[in-house]
Amino acid sequence: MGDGCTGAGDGTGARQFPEGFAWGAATSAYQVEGGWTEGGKGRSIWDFFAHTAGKVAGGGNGDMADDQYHRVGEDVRLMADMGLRHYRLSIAWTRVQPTGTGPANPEGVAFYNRVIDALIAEGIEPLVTLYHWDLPLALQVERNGWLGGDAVIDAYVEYARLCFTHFGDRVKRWITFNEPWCVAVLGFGTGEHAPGRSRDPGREPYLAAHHILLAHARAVRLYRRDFKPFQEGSIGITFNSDWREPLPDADPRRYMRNCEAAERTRQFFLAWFADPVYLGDYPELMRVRLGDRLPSFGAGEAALLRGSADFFGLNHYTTTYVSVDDTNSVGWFCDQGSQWSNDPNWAVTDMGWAIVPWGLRKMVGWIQKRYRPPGGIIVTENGCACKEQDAAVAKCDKLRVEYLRGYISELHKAIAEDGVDCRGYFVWSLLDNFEWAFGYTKRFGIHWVNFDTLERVPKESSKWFAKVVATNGVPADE
Ligand code: PNW
Repeated sequence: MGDGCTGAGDGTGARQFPEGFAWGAATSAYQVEGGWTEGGKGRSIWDFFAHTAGKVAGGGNGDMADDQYHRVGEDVRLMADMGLRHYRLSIAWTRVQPTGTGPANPEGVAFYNRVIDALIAEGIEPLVTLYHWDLPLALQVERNGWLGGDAVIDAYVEYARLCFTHFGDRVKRWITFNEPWCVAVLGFGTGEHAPGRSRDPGREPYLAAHHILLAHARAVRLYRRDFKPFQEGSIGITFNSDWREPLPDADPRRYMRNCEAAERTRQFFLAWFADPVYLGDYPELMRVRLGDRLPSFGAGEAALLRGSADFFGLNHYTTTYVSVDDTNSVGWFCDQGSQWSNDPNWAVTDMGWAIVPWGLRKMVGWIQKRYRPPGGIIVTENGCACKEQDAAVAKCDKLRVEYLRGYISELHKAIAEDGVDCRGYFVWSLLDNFEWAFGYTKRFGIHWVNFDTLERVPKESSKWFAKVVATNGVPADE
């Protein structure tokens, strides 16, 4: 490699992926853009939250982040150098509509036009998320955010319309929402994420989630009716889900109960959102356990939701064991009646998340079986945080290479041996960036970012991943 790092494989592509498989890298607006007051951008709930003392580790915020607002040309270059053909980014609602309603802000539209055009000029297809958590602050204050029902749903659909109108001639794959679980549970249950609410964790997460699902369905209807016929793109949604494995137990009866608990947590984590989108309603076991704390869909809403995704976006990072637990006090964690744990033999990332590559294979298998999603599954995020105190360490990020090799290899087995229809994989993340409540203390990038100078440096993982892209397969082990 010429930089003191060896062992990136010979790139022979021993395990080939299906032709046309989409390899990419992902980011989100608040985590990389910076330029928080530039170009007429309004404030988002994350601007406000991160500026509130005590919410983010080290007092970090996204004011500058990776400064992609001014360095998008450089970042497109990084991707082009890797041979990447796909980039997942998100649009900051507050650039397009500074207060969440009203006409499009021309400077915001011009910025994303520049981004999209720069990508396309390099042959990189943009996969665009409309909502990656940065709700306009005005909608939080004036319409009660995601608890606000139609008032916020209507605003979201109008925002989506502006994005389809301005960018849909070139953007052919849309994601309505990133990880509604995080928005609902971390934003309204634990309060670790904006808007930082935790006062009614047994109800608010379910209500916020409900409104997000309805907003998704309405945006999809709008796209399919008014834009898809001539723009000919597709639209889906991205869910996050870890794999839940029953905790082994020598007592068969206890093991059975752990199996039930594991399935229950899969449903509370993923089917909570994916069942409405694919099947038109919440999972029955959630309805039974939650009673009137879980809102219900009217017949028209259910019909609107059912089949409202052209592909299944999955963000997957880790696996936990599950055992039965009735001691949690209140909220979503208690409602699912389970306890999570790690096998002490599992290596963990800098997030403390266990590295369990086979969990991805089981996860996509479960999705395939339950939903048979038309348009297939796209892994829209997978990756790991590593401790990297300086660029020299980061350049030899062998743990990340091992993580990616493991997960991508298991994904290959899912496709080749289990018949899972998976059509793309996006590594999180293109760059080290603002990791939400962890600020700049966690590095997920395949490129190192010096947060003082904003210099980008390719890590070993970027070179390794470039080989995956070039060969459409996993380089043979060295
Ligand atoms: C995802 N959890 O967030 C997001 O889509 C990214 O913006 C983020 O940077 C990435 O994963 C890494 O964290 C998650 O607590 C945040 O289970 C928290 C959880 C899962 C995903």
